[in-house]
Amino acid sequence: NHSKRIIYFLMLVLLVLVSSCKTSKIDKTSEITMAPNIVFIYLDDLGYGDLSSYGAKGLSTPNIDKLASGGVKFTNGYATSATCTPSRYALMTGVYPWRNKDAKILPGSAPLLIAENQVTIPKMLKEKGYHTGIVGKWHLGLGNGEVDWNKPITPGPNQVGFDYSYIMAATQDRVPTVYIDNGSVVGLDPNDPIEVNYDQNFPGQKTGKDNPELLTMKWHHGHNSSIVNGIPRIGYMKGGEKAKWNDLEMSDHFLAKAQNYVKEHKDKPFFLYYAMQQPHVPRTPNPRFVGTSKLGPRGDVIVEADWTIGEFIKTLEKEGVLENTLIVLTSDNGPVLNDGYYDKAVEKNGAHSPTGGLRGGKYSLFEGGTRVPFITYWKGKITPKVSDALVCQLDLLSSIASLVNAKTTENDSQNILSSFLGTSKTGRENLILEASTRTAFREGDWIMIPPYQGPEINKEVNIELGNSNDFSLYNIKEDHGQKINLASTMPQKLKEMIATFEKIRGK
Ligand code: NG6
Ligand code: CA
Repeated sequence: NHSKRIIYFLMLVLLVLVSSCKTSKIDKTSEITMAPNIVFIYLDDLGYGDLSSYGAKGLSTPNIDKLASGGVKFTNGYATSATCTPSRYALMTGVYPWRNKDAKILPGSAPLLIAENQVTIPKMLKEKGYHTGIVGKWHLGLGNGEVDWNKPITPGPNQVGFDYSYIMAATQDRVPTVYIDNGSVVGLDPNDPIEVNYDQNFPGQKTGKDNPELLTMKWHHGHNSSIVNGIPRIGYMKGGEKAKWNDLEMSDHFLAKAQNYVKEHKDKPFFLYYAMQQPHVPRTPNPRFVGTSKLGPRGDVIVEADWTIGEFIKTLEKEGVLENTLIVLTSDNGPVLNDGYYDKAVEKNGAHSPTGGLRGGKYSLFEGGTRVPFITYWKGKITPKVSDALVCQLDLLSSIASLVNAKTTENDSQNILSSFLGTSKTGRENLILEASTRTAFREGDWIMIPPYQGPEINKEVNIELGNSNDFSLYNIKEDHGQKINLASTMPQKLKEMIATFEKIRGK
Protein backbone atom coordinates (compact mmCIF):
# COMPACT_ATOMS: atom_id res chain seq x y z
CA ASN A 1 0.00 0.00 0.00
CA HIS A 2 2.75 2.37 1.02
CA SER A 3 4.77 1.68 -2.14
CA LYS A 4 1.58 2.11 -4.23
CA ARG A 5 1.12 5.54 -2.68
CA ILE A 6 4.71 6.43 -3.47
CA ILE A 7 4.22 5.37 -7.09
CA TYR A 8 1.00 7.46 -7.36
CA PHE A 9 2.81 10.38 -5.86
CA LEU A 10 5.74 10.03 -8.23
CA MET A 11 3.37 9.76 -11.20
CA LEU A 12 1.61 12.93 -10.08
CA VAL A 13 4.90 14.77 -9.78
CA LEU A 14 5.87 13.58 -13.24
CA LEU A 15 2.54 14.70 -14.69
CA VAL A 16 2.88 18.15 -13.15
CA LEU A 17 6.44 18.42 -14.41
CA VAL A 18 5.54 17.37 -17.95
CA SER A 19 2.57 19.68 -18.20
CA SER A 20 4.39 22.66 -16.73
CA CYS A 21 7.23 22.04 -19.11
CA LYS A 22 4.79 22.00 -22.01
CA THR A 23 3.05 25.21 -21.06
CA SER A 24 6.30 27.02 -20.46
CA LYS A 25 7.38 25.99 -23.95
CA ILE A 26 4.16 27.31 -25.42
CA ASP A 27 4.50 30.52 -23.47
CA LYS A 28 7.99 30.94 -24.73
CA THR A 29 7.11 30.53 -28.38
CA SER A 30 4.05 32.69 -28.12
CA GLU A 31 6.19 35.32 -26.46
CA ILE A 32 8.63 35.13 -29.33
CA THR A 33 6.08 35.07 -32.09
CA MET A 34 3.77 37.63 -30.57
CA ALA A 35 5.92 40.57 -29.66
CA PRO A 36 9.45 40.59 -31.02
CA ASN A 37 11.14 43.94 -31.33
CA ILE A 38 10.98 45.18 -34.88
CA VAL A 39 13.65 47.32 -36.50
CA PHE A 40 13.54 48.77 -40.00
CA ILE A 41 16.92 49.88 -41.29
CA TYR A 42 16.05 52.00 -44.30
CA LEU A 43 18.73 53.34 -46.58
CA ASP A 44 18.32 56.25 -48.96
CA ASP A 45 19.02 55.67 -52.69
CA LEU A 46 20.89 52.40 -52.11
CA GLY A 47 20.73 50.41 -55.34
CA TYR A 48 20.12 46.72 -55.91
CA GLY A 49 23.83 46.20 -56.65
CA ASP A 50 25.30 48.50 -54.00
CA LEU A 51 26.13 45.88 -51.33
CA SER A 52 28.89 43.33 -51.60
CA SER A 53 26.32 40.62 -50.84
CA TYR A 54 24.44 41.83 -53.93
CA GLY A 55 27.52 41.93 -56.15
CA ALA A 56 29.00 45.39 -55.54
CA LYS A 57 32.49 46.09 -56.83
CA GLY A 58 34.96 48.54 -55.29
CA LEU A 59 33.41 48.54 -51.84
CA SER A 60 32.73 46.08 -49.09
CA THR A 61 29.76 45.92 -46.70
CA PRO A 62 30.61 43.10 -44.26
CA ASN A 63 28.08 44.04 -41.59
CA ILE A 64 25.08 44.13 -43.88
CA ASP A 65 26.38 41.03 -45.65
CA LYS A 66 26.24 39.23 -42.30
CA LEU A 67 22.54 40.04 -42.08
CA ALA A 68 22.09 38.86 -45.67
CA SER A 69 23.87 35.56 -45.13
CA GLY A 70 22.24 34.99 -41.74
CA GLY A 71 18.73 35.90 -42.83
CA VAL A 72 16.59 35.98 -45.94
CA LYS A 73 18.23 37.77 -48.83
CA PHE A 74 15.54 38.71 -51.32
CA THR A 75 16.31 38.97 -55.02
CA ASN A 76 12.89 40.35 -55.89
CA GLY A 77 12.35 42.90 -53.13
CA TYR A 78 10.82 46.24 -54.06
CA ALA A 79 10.18 49.72 -52.82
CA THR A 80 6.86 50.87 -54.24
CA SER A 81 8.47 53.85 -55.91
CA ALA A 82 11.56 55.22 -57.57
CA THR A 83 11.73 58.21 -55.22
CA CYS A 84 11.73 58.70 -51.51
CA THR A 85 8.51 60.27 -50.28
CA PRO A 86 6.11 57.89 -52.06
CA SER A 87 8.11 54.83 -50.96
CA ARG A 88 8.13 55.99 -47.35
CA TYR A 89 4.44 56.75 -47.50
CA ALA A 90 3.74 53.20 -48.67
CA LEU A 91 6.11 51.69 -46.11
CA MET A 92 4.34 53.45 -43.24
CA THR A 93 0.72 53.17 -44.40
CA GLY A 94 0.51 50.08 -46.59
CA VAL A 95 -1.23 52.16 -49.24
CA TYR A 96 -0.03 52.46 -52.84
CA PRO A 97 1.37 56.00 -53.09
CA TRP A 98 -0.23 56.69 -56.49
CA ARG A 99 -3.56 56.71 -54.66
CA ASN A 100 -2.44 59.93 -52.97
CA LYS A 101 -1.85 62.74 -55.47
CA ASP A 102 0.44 64.55 -53.03
CA ALA A 103 2.84 61.62 -52.63
CA LYS A 104 5.70 63.18 -54.58
CA ILE A 105 9.19 64.33 -53.56
CA LEU A 106 8.34 66.93 -50.92
CA PRO A 107 10.07 70.22 -50.19
CA GLY A 108 11.23 70.68 -46.60
CA SER A 109 8.28 72.98 -45.96
CA ALA A 110 5.53 70.59 -47.12
CA PRO A 111 2.65 69.66 -44.80
CA LEU A 112 2.30 66.18 -43.30
CA LEU A 113 1.37 63.72 -46.03
CA ILE A 114 -0.07 60.99 -43.81
CA ALA A 115 -3.57 61.70 -42.50
CA GLU A 116 -3.77 61.66 -38.74
CA ASN A 117 -6.54 59.06 -38.84
CA GLN A 118 -4.67 56.78 -41.23
CA VAL A 119 -3.41 53.35 -40.21
CA THR A 120 0.38 53.22 -39.89
CA ILE A 121 2.78 50.51 -38.77
CA PRO A 122 3.79 52.35 -35.59
CA LYS A 123 0.16 53.09 -34.72
CA MET A 124 -0.81 49.47 -35.19
CA LEU A 125 2.13 48.35 -33.04
CA LYS A 126 1.36 50.91 -30.35
CA GLU A 127 -2.05 49.36 -29.94
CA LYS A 128 -0.31 46.06 -29.31
CA GLY A 129 1.72 47.59 -26.50
CA TYR A 130 4.85 48.49 -28.42
CA HIS A 131 6.96 51.55 -27.84
CA THR A 132 7.61 53.14 -31.22
CA GLY A 133 10.46 55.33 -32.42
CA ILE A 134 11.89 56.90 -35.54
CA VAL A 135 15.46 58.07 -35.94
CA GLY A 136 16.68 59.65 -39.18
CA LYS A 137 15.14 60.86 -42.39
CA TRP A 138 11.43 61.64 -42.34
CA HIS A 139 10.54 63.35 -45.66
CA LEU A 140 6.80 62.87 -45.21
CA GLY A 141 5.99 66.49 -44.46
CA LEU A 142 5.41 68.36 -41.21
CA GLY A 143 2.66 70.64 -39.95
CA ASN A 144 -0.59 71.67 -41.57
CA GLY A 145 0.66 74.31 -43.96
CA GLU A 146 2.83 77.10 -42.65
CA VAL A 147 5.35 75.68 -40.18
CA ASP A 148 6.85 77.89 -37.51
CA TRP A 149 10.16 76.14 -36.93
CA ASN A 150 10.63 78.00 -33.67
CA LYS A 151 7.60 76.47 -31.98
CA PRO A 152 6.59 72.85 -31.43
CA ILE A 153 6.22 71.42 -34.93
CA THR A 154 3.01 69.47 -35.25
CA PRO A 155 1.53 67.31 -36.70
CA GLY A 156 4.51 65.13 -37.51
CA PRO A 157 5.73 61.60 -36.75
CA ASN A 158 4.49 61.79 -33.17
CA GLN A 159 0.95 62.39 -34.42
CA VAL A 160 0.91 59.38 -36.76
CA GLY A 161 2.13 56.70 -34.39
CA PHE A 162 5.63 57.40 -33.09
CA ASP A 163 6.17 57.79 -29.33
CA TYR A 164 9.64 59.10 -30.03
CA SER A 165 11.02 60.94 -33.04
CA TYR A 166 14.45 62.31 -33.79
CA ILE A 167 14.50 63.34 -37.41
CA MET A 168 15.68 65.49 -40.24
CA ALA A 169 12.62 67.06 -41.83
CA ALA A 170 13.22 66.17 -45.46
CA THR A 171 16.58 65.28 -47.04
CA GLN A 172 20.21 66.08 -46.37
CA ASP A 173 20.22 68.41 -49.38
CA ARG A 174 17.10 70.34 -48.30
CA VAL A 175 16.58 73.02 -45.69
CA PRO A 176 15.95 73.20 -42.79
CA THR A 177 19.31 71.60 -42.03
CA VAL A 178 18.51 70.91 -38.38
CA TYR A 179 17.55 67.93 -36.25
CA ILE A 180 14.06 67.82 -34.79
CA ASP A 181 13.57 66.06 -31.46
CA ASN A 182 9.94 65.17 -30.76
CA GLY A 183 8.79 68.22 -32.69
CA SER A 184 11.37 70.73 -31.43
CA VAL A 185 14.42 71.96 -33.32
CA VAL A 186 17.52 70.80 -31.44
CA GLY A 187 19.84 73.51 -30.15
CA LEU A 188 17.72 76.40 -31.33
CA ASP A 189 18.67 79.81 -29.99
CA PRO A 190 15.45 81.81 -29.52
CA ASN A 191 17.38 84.94 -30.42
CA ASP A 192 18.26 83.50 -33.81
CA PRO A 193 14.95 82.16 -35.11
CA ILE A 194 14.75 79.93 -38.16
CA GLU A 195 12.89 80.88 -41.30
CA VAL A 196 12.46 78.64 -44.32
CA ASN A 197 11.25 79.52 -47.79
CA TYR A 198 11.25 77.39 -50.91
CA ASP A 199 10.22 80.16 -53.31
CA GLN A 200 12.47 83.07 -52.58
CA ASN A 201 15.61 83.98 -50.74
CA PHE A 202 15.80 86.18 -47.67
CA PRO A 203 17.40 89.56 -48.36
CA GLY A 204 21.18 89.51 -48.01
CA GLN A 205 21.51 85.72 -47.63
CA LYS A 206 24.31 84.08 -49.59
CA THR A 207 23.47 81.38 -52.13
CA GLY A 208 25.28 78.66 -54.01
CA LYS A 209 24.33 80.38 -57.23
CA ASP A 210 25.78 83.79 -56.41
CA ASN A 211 28.60 82.85 -54.06
CA PRO A 212 30.54 79.95 -55.55
CA GLU A 213 33.62 81.12 -53.62
CA LEU A 214 31.98 79.96 -50.38
CA LEU A 215 31.39 76.40 -51.50
CA THR A 216 33.26 73.27 -50.45
CA MET A 217 31.05 71.14 -52.69
CA LYS A 218 30.03 72.27 -56.15
CA TRP A 219 26.48 71.95 -57.42
CA HIS A 220 25.80 70.36 -60.77
CA HIS A 221 22.07 70.92 -61.13
CA GLY A 222 19.57 72.34 -58.64
CA HIS A 223 21.11 72.68 -55.17
CA ASN A 224 22.13 76.31 -55.55
CA SER A 225 20.10 78.03 -52.84
CA SER A 226 21.19 78.51 -49.21
CA ILE A 227 24.70 77.44 -48.21
CA VAL A 228 25.15 75.36 -45.06
CA ASN A 229 28.60 74.07 -44.05
CA GLY A 230 29.93 75.06 -47.47
CA ILE A 231 27.31 72.89 -49.20
CA PRO A 232 24.65 74.58 -51.31
CA ARG A 233 21.15 73.20 -50.61
CA ILE A 234 17.66 73.14 -52.03
CA GLY A 235 15.54 75.89 -50.47
CA TYR A 236 16.32 79.02 -48.49
CA MET A 237 16.91 79.15 -44.78
CA LYS A 238 17.71 82.02 -42.46
CA GLY A 239 18.84 81.95 -38.83
CA GLY A 240 19.21 78.90 -36.61
CA GLU A 241 23.01 79.09 -36.84
CA LYS A 242 23.66 77.07 -33.68
CA ALA A 243 21.04 74.49 -34.56
CA LYS A 244 22.51 73.53 -37.91
CA TRP A 245 23.65 69.94 -38.18
CA ASN A 246 27.19 68.84 -38.89
CA ASP A 247 27.04 66.80 -42.10
CA LEU A 248 30.22 64.87 -41.33
CA GLU A 249 28.84 63.72 -37.99
CA MET A 250 25.33 62.90 -39.12
CA SER A 251 25.80 59.16 -39.27
CA ASP A 252 27.37 59.00 -35.80
CA HIS A 253 24.71 61.34 -34.49
CA PHE A 254 21.77 59.24 -35.65
CA LEU A 255 23.57 56.06 -34.56
CA ALA A 256 23.88 57.36 -31.00
CA LYS A 257 20.16 58.19 -30.98
CA ALA A 258 19.24 54.74 -32.31
CA GLN A 259 21.51 53.04 -29.77
CA ASN A 260 20.04 55.09 -26.92
CA TYR A 261 16.58 54.23 -28.09
CA VAL A 262 17.36 50.51 -27.82
CA LYS A 263 18.96 50.91 -24.39
CA GLU A 264 16.00 52.82 -23.07
CA HIS A 265 13.29 50.59 -24.48
CA LYS A 266 14.78 47.11 -24.44
CA ASP A 267 12.56 45.94 -21.59
CA LYS A 268 9.36 46.34 -23.56
CA PRO A 269 8.62 45.40 -27.17
CA PHE A 270 9.75 48.23 -29.39
CA PHE A 271 9.57 49.26 -33.02
CA LEU A 272 12.41 51.38 -34.34
CA TYR A 273 12.36 52.89 -37.80
CA TYR A 274 16.00 53.75 -38.37
CA ALA A 275 16.05 55.79 -41.58
CA MET A 276 19.63 56.45 -42.61
CA GLN A 277 20.67 59.24 -44.98
CA GLN A 278 23.26 57.33 -47.00
CA PRO A 279 24.05 57.25 -49.89
CA HIS A 280 21.78 60.20 -50.82
CA VAL A 281 23.44 63.49 -51.74
CA PRO A 282 25.28 65.42 -50.44
CA ARG A 283 27.64 62.53 -49.71
CA THR A 284 29.60 63.60 -46.68
CA PRO A 285 31.49 60.68 -45.19
CA ASN A 286 33.04 61.25 -41.80
CA PRO A 287 36.82 61.70 -42.28
CA ARG A 288 37.24 58.18 -40.80
CA PHE A 289 35.62 56.79 -43.93
CA VAL A 290 37.16 58.93 -46.63
CA GLY A 291 38.90 56.60 -49.08
CA THR A 292 37.44 53.38 -47.61
CA SER A 293 36.00 52.46 -51.01
CA LYS A 294 37.33 52.78 -54.52
CA LEU A 295 34.24 54.70 -55.56
CA GLY A 296 34.80 58.10 -53.99
CA PRO A 297 32.32 59.65 -51.53
CA ARG A 298 29.35 57.64 -52.81
CA GLY A 299 31.11 54.37 -51.99
CA ASP A 300 32.62 55.78 -48.82
CA VAL A 301 29.24 56.67 -47.36
CA ILE A 302 27.95 53.18 -48.14
CA VAL A 303 30.91 51.78 -46.18
CA GLU A 304 30.14 54.31 -43.44
CA ALA A 305 26.51 53.17 -43.36
CA ASP A 306 27.63 49.56 -43.18
CA TRP A 307 29.94 50.24 -40.24
CA THR A 308 27.18 52.19 -38.53
CA ILE A 309 24.78 49.29 -38.95
CA GLY A 310 27.41 46.95 -37.51
CA GLU A 311 27.66 49.16 -34.42
CA PHE A 312 23.90 49.24 -34.10
CA ILE A 313 23.67 45.44 -34.28
CA LYS A 314 26.36 45.20 -31.62
CA THR A 315 24.15 47.31 -29.38
CA LEU A 316 21.18 44.99 -29.92
CA GLU A 317 23.47 42.12 -29.01
CA LYS A 318 24.99 43.80 -25.96
CA GLU A 319 21.59 44.78 -24.64
CA GLY A 320 20.48 41.18 -25.00
CA VAL A 321 17.70 41.75 -27.51
CA LEU A 322 19.20 40.62 -30.82
CA GLU A 323 17.53 37.22 -30.62
CA ASN A 324 14.17 38.76 -30.04
CA THR A 325 14.38 41.33 -32.80
CA LEU A 326 13.20 41.10 -36.37
CA ILE A 327 15.35 43.32 -38.57
CA VAL A 328 14.25 44.44 -42.02
CA LEU A 329 16.89 46.19 -44.10
CA THR A 330 16.04 47.81 -47.42
CA SER A 331 16.20 51.04 -49.43
CA ASP A 332 13.64 53.65 -50.47
CA ASN A 333 14.52 53.70 -54.17
CA GLY A 334 17.20 52.84 -56.68
CA PRO A 335 20.59 54.43 -57.16
CA VAL A 336 21.81 57.58 -58.86
CA LEU A 337 25.40 58.66 -59.38
CA ASN A 338 25.16 62.37 -60.11
CA ASP A 339 22.11 63.65 -58.22
CA GLY A 340 23.10 67.30 -58.36
CA TYR A 341 26.62 67.72 -56.95
CA TYR A 342 30.07 67.14 -58.40
CA ASP A 343 31.37 64.43 -56.08
CA LYS A 344 33.21 62.06 -58.43
CA ALA A 345 30.50 59.39 -58.22
CA VAL A 346 30.43 59.11 -62.01
CA GLU A 347 34.18 59.35 -62.56
CA LYS A 348 35.08 56.79 -59.90
CA ASN A 349 32.34 54.28 -60.55
CA GLY A 350 34.57 51.93 -62.51
CA ALA A 351 33.12 48.46 -63.03
CA HIS A 352 30.59 48.83 -60.24
CA SER A 353 26.92 48.57 -61.22
CA PRO A 354 24.82 50.33 -58.56
CA THR A 355 21.67 48.74 -59.99
CA GLY A 356 23.26 45.32 -60.23
CA GLY A 357 22.65 45.26 -63.96
CA LEU A 358 19.04 46.41 -63.76
CA ARG A 359 17.98 49.05 -66.26
CA GLY A 360 17.39 52.64 -65.20
CA GLY A 361 17.88 53.84 -61.63
CA LYS A 362 16.35 56.38 -59.28
CA TYR A 363 13.38 58.19 -60.96
CA SER A 364 13.02 55.35 -63.48
CA LEU A 365 10.09 53.13 -64.30
CA PHE A 366 12.59 50.48 -65.30
CA GLU A 367 13.51 48.09 -62.53
CA GLY A 368 16.57 50.00 -61.37
CA GLY A 369 14.15 52.52 -59.84
CA THR A 370 12.37 50.19 -57.47
CA ARG A 371 14.07 46.81 -57.11
CA VAL A 372 16.35 47.22 -54.11
CA PRO A 373 18.34 45.21 -51.58
CA PHE A 374 15.89 43.60 -49.17
CA ILE A 375 16.95 41.53 -46.17
CA THR A 376 15.08 40.12 -43.20
CA TYR A 377 17.09 38.88 -40.23
CA TRP A 378 15.96 37.31 -36.99
CA LYS A 379 18.67 35.50 -35.13
CA GLY A 380 17.70 31.97 -34.24
CA LYS A 381 14.29 32.34 -35.83
CA ILE A 382 14.86 32.89 -39.54
CA THR A 383 16.74 30.16 -41.39
CA PRO A 384 19.26 31.72 -43.78
CA LYS A 385 18.31 31.55 -47.43
CA VAL A 386 18.11 33.42 -50.69
CA SER A 387 14.50 34.01 -51.68
CA ASP A 388 13.16 34.86 -55.13
CA ALA A 389 9.71 35.61 -53.74
CA LEU A 390 8.17 38.86 -54.97
CA VAL A 391 7.96 41.08 -51.90
CA CYS A 392 7.32 44.78 -51.43
CA GLN A 393 7.76 47.23 -48.58
CA LEU A 394 4.05 47.87 -48.94
CA ASP A 395 3.43 44.43 -47.43
CA LEU A 396 5.25 45.01 -44.17
CA LEU A 397 2.15 46.55 -42.57
CA SER A 398 -0.14 43.56 -43.07
CA SER A 399 2.62 41.02 -42.52
CA ILE A 400 3.76 42.55 -39.25
CA ALA A 401 0.13 42.88 -38.19
CA SER A 402 -0.15 39.15 -38.67
CA LEU A 403 3.07 38.57 -36.74
CA VAL A 404 1.87 40.48 -33.70
CA ASN A 405 -1.69 39.29 -34.10
CA ALA A 406 -3.13 42.73 -34.77
CA LYS A 407 -6.27 43.43 -36.75
CA THR A 408 -5.78 44.88 -40.19
CA THR A 409 -7.89 45.08 -43.23
CA GLU A 410 -5.72 43.89 -46.06
CA ASN A 411 -5.90 46.27 -48.98
CA ASP A 412 -2.82 47.16 -50.99
CA SER A 413 -0.68 45.68 -48.24
CA GLN A 414 -0.70 41.90 -48.34
CA ASN A 415 0.07 39.53 -45.51
CA ILE A 416 3.10 37.65 -46.85
CA LEU A 417 4.67 37.10 -43.44
CA SER A 418 5.81 33.58 -44.33
CA SER A 419 7.75 34.98 -47.29
CA PHE A 420 9.36 37.59 -45.08
CA LEU A 421 10.30 34.88 -42.57
CA GLY A 422 11.59 32.70 -45.38
CA THR A 423 9.19 29.80 -44.89
CA SER A 424 7.30 30.38 -48.13
CA LYS A 425 8.74 30.79 -51.58
CA THR A 426 5.80 32.63 -53.02
CA GLY A 427 5.30 36.27 -52.27
CA ARG A 428 2.70 38.46 -53.88
CA GLU A 429 1.34 37.66 -57.32
CA ASN A 430 1.80 41.07 -58.78
CA LEU A 431 2.88 44.60 -57.97
CA ILE A 432 2.37 48.07 -59.34
CA LEU A 433 5.64 50.00 -59.58
CA GLU A 434 5.73 53.78 -59.52
CA ALA A 435 8.11 56.49 -60.69
CA SER A 436 7.09 60.14 -60.33
CA THR A 437 3.36 59.23 -60.58
CA ARG A 438 3.84 57.02 -63.68
CA THR A 439 3.12 53.36 -63.06
CA ALA A 440 4.20 50.00 -64.47
CA PHE A 441 3.12 46.47 -63.64
CA ARG A 442 4.94 43.34 -62.59
CA GLU A 443 3.26 39.95 -62.55
CA GLY A 444 5.22 36.72 -62.23
CA ASP A 445 8.37 37.15 -64.28
CA TRP A 446 6.82 39.83 -66.49
CA ILE A 447 6.90 43.59 -66.47
CA MET A 448 4.67 45.80 -68.55
CA ILE A 449 5.33 49.51 -68.94
CA PRO A 450 2.56 51.57 -70.53
CA PRO A 451 3.44 54.36 -72.97
CA TYR A 452 4.34 57.69 -71.39
CA GLN A 453 5.23 61.00 -72.94
CA GLY A 454 8.43 62.64 -71.84
CA PRO A 455 12.15 62.36 -72.35
CA GLU A 456 13.71 58.92 -72.63
CA ILE A 457 16.58 60.00 -70.46
CA ASN A 458 16.88 62.46 -67.63
CA LYS A 459 20.07 64.03 -68.93
CA GLU A 460 21.04 65.70 -65.67
CA VAL A 461 21.26 62.43 -63.77
CA ASN A 462 21.87 60.35 -66.90
CA ILE A 463 19.16 57.80 -66.17
CA GLU A 464 16.69 56.21 -68.56
CA LEU A 465 13.23 57.06 -67.25
CA GLY A 466 11.17 54.39 -68.98
CA ASN A 467 9.18 56.76 -71.20
CA SER A 468 8.24 55.40 -74.60
CA ASN A 469 5.52 55.91 -77.20
CA ASP A 470 4.59 52.26 -77.09
CA PHE A 471 3.87 49.58 -74.55
CA SER A 472 6.87 47.61 -73.34
CA LEU A 473 6.85 44.03 -72.13
CA TYR A 474 9.82 42.29 -70.57
CA ASN A 475 10.51 38.85 -69.21
CA ILE A 476 12.84 39.82 -66.40
CA LYS A 477 13.81 36.27 -65.53
CA GLU A 478 15.40 35.79 -68.92
CA ASP A 479 16.18 39.43 -69.53
CA HIS A 480 17.55 40.89 -66.28
CA GLY A 481 18.40 44.22 -67.90
CA GLN A 482 15.05 44.76 -69.67
CA LYS A 483 16.70 44.92 -73.06
CA ILE A 484 14.23 42.94 -75.19
CA ASN A 485 10.79 44.43 -75.62
CA LEU A 486 8.38 41.54 -76.29
CA ALA A 487 5.24 43.69 -76.62
CA SER A 488 4.79 43.10 -80.33
CA THR A 489 5.84 39.45 -80.34
CA MET A 490 3.63 38.47 -77.40
CA PRO A 491 0.41 40.45 -77.88
CA GLN A 492 -1.74 38.03 -75.84
CA LYS A 493 0.55 38.27 -72.80
CA LEU A 494 0.60 42.04 -73.16
CA LYS A 495 -3.20 42.14 -73.28
CA GLU A 496 -3.50 40.07 -70.12
CA MET A 497 -0.97 42.23 -68.31
CA ILE A 498 -2.77 45.43 -69.28
CA ALA A 499 -6.11 44.02 -68.18
CA THR A 500 -4.91 43.01 -64.68
CA PHE A 501 -3.01 46.26 -64.30
CA GLU A 502 -6.04 48.36 -65.18
CA LYS A 503 -8.21 46.39 -62.81
CA ILE A 504 -5.94 47.31 -59.90
CA ARG A 505 -4.89 50.75 -61.01
CA GLY A 506 -8.15 51.91 -62.53
CA LYS A 507 -8.22 53.27 -66.04
C1 NG6 B 1 15.35 66.04 -56.47
C2 NG6 B 1 16.76 66.57 -56.26
C3 NG6 B 1 17.63 65.41 -55.87
C4 NG6 B 1 17.08 64.71 -54.67
C5 NG6 B 1 15.65 64.29 -54.93
C6 NG6 B 1 14.98 63.66 -53.76
C7 NG6 B 1 17.26 68.51 -57.71
C8 NG6 B 1 17.68 68.96 -59.06
N1 NG6 B 1 17.24 67.19 -57.50
O1 NG6 B 1 14.49 67.10 -56.75
O2 NG6 B 1 18.94 65.86 -55.62
O3 NG6 B 1 17.13 65.53 -53.55
O4 NG6 B 1 14.88 65.41 -55.29
O5 NG6 B 1 15.53 62.45 -53.49
O6 NG6 B 1 16.94 69.30 -56.88
S1 NG6 B 1 14.70 61.44 -52.61
O7 NG6 B 1 15.52 60.25 -52.50
O8 NG6 B 1 14.49 62.08 -51.35
O9 NG6 B 1 13.48 61.17 -53.34
CA1 CA C 1 15.72 58.18 -51.71
